[in-house]
Amino acid sequence: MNQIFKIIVLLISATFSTFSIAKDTTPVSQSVPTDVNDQITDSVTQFMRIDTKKDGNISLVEARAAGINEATFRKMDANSDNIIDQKEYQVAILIGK
Ligand SMILES: [Ca+2]
Ligand SMILES: [Ca+2]
Repeated sequence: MNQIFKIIVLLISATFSTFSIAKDTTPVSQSVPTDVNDQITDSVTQFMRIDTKKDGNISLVEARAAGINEATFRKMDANSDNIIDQKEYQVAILIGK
């Protein structure tokens, strides 16, 4: 019983350390979620800057004006509707880099 508990604790701590290493190179602390929040805030700011028409999504024209090429635009446009919505943009920023 005690042995099983030890194994579970080991597994959990191993999972957690792997997660933090994969997520970021910063030391394991409360700074990880803060970094993610910062990235989301940055991505919202960037999104609003790129969305010059302020219609809530990024068209290919707007993307090009912001220096995003068509290949990158297509990659970011996860559902291929020829616009990048805020969610797609955030996913691209958080995962795609
Ligand atoms: Ca727009
Ligand atoms: Ca889309």
